[in-house]
Amino acid sequence: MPKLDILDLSPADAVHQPDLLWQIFARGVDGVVVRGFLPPLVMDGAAAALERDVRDFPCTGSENEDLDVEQVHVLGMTVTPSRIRGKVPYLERYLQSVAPFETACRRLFPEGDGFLERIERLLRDWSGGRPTGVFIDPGSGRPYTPSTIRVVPPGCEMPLHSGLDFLSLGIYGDLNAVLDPREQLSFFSVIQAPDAGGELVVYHTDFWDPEKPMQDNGYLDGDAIVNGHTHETVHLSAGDLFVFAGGRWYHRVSPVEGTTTRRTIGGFLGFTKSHDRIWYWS
Ligand SMILES: O=C(O)CCC(=O)C(=O)O
Repeated sequence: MPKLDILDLSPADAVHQPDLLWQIFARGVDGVVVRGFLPPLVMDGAAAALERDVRDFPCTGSENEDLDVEQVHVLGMTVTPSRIRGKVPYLERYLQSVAPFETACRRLFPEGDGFLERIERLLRDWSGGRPTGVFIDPGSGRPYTPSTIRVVPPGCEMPLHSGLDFLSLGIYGDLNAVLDPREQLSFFSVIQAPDAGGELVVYHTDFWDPEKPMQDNGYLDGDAIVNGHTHETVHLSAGDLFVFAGGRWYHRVSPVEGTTTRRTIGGFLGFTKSHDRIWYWS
């Protein structure tokens, strides 16, 4: 039985939700799917361009520096941890990757507005009039990356996590200084859906639940959640956008089946401590 309250909107209806980000933040709803946020044909073009031009992107492997080894990887540099890069990416390298990522990303959408322009507009439409933009590094005045592209090849999966798990990482220091730590939203669009599997599975288990299963070493018992807790699957096709309370709801991407790689593009979003401004990053 679904337990999460997830709106399902057309792009035409989506623009009539002036304070939707706050509604998700404040637990009025858990998330929203916008069906056909970008036309599937536009995403097909982006997927083909990605196959061809993947070397144009700064890239973070998750397991191995050699991207010819099949593994989950991220195009663009992300603030989230990676097994090979360790827990804390170098901020300077991260900031330097932003402009090359944006240039390569805009090339995926050669006609009209692509994902970066559209998501910026939609987040502003949903901001309740709050200033909304990409987080700026307070030390240098340079922007964080507005999004990254997540690539999950056949046979691979994204393990269980929640966005708030990452707040303890060193690179989150500047974000933590300004953001309300109680919630963080996740947003992403599907560029290429897999043949089967590769679904976003959201567990009915909250980061803030004092009863969530823990191991003796003090870390979360993710296996206990995956094997024992109720969950629901969010079905998404190429072009759909999903925005949800991914800061607190534990979620994962199930193993990709078949021969088609799963590709998504997105990031994270938070409200300042006084809730008067919205920042996003990836
Ligand atoms: O891009 C995706 O498909 C996964 C997104 C995700 O796991 C997250 O935003 O935390």
